[in-house]
Amino acid sequence: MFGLNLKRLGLAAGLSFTLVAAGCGSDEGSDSENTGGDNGGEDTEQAANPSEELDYTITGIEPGAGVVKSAENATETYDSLAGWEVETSSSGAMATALGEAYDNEEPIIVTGWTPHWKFAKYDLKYLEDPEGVFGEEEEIKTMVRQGLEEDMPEAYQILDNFHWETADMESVMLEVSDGTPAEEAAATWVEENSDKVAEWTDGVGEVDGQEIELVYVEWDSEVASTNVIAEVLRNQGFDVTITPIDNAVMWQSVANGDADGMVAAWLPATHGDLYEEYKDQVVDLGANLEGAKIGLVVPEYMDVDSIEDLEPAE
Ligand code: PBE
Repeated sequence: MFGLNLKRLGLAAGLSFTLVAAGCGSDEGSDSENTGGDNGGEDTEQAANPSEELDYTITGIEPGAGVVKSAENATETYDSLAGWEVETSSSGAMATALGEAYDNEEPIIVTGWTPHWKFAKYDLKYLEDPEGVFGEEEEIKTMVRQGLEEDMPEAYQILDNFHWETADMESVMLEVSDGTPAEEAAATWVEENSDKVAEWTDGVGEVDGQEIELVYVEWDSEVASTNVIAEVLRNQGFDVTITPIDNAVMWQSVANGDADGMVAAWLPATHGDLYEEYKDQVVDLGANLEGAKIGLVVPEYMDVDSIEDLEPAE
């Protein structure tokens, strides 16, 4: 039923783009000349290139995120993105903007990533990135502080064993996006996946209230993974604190030992600069998830497939 409605909306939206391109856009007036010439006013079949309607703006997330830095690099690499801005805010604000645009079938370009619940809720696509600015397939890795293995062998072992699949992470993310508190969604997943969790805790002894602090950034994917591993550690007897912070601070605090660890290192590309900076001061416990990806994401109904299909601001 949803799909049918969208198709109908699609026709209406296509029409309204055309009207805007034909001169109804009253916003400031100044750039309405730029796209009128050769791409669209009189073309009734195709929506106008959405770049102008987007005000040459990519909807970003937290300023410290790797995908935001990559998007900024893209605006310098691609002629088609010359003069574009990456607007930063938060992952939550991005998701709200995406949901609102989607419901109104309006154009939007977000800094996106997989795993993410947005692909389950909406029909979306990654824009092709022929220059490879956003990298290829990524892993999410676990990094802990030096000395953790000696100080807390049980926690070290569990963090080292932690490994799950995209579908696992997405199921927790979906629950949270539907309004379940993250801690509760994580506890449910842990309960329902005792076989997987048993592999992470296999042969590991219980502890009695030992304190451990994990750091993370409030990206939906990391909210899911950090809450799940926190629940597993709690069940093992740990007194777990999880602290949301900025990306660079997350890396720094594991490197200087202020935090015990994190499960949120996106490599090789997304956090490549931070890894280079801190790799000698952190202990790399390897991937906890494979097949991750970042890029520019748009709704399927948008008539662009590649970053090169966009239009420079001037
Ligand atoms: N993300 C989610 C992060 C890593 C995890 C893709 C938003 C980033 O861009 O740094």
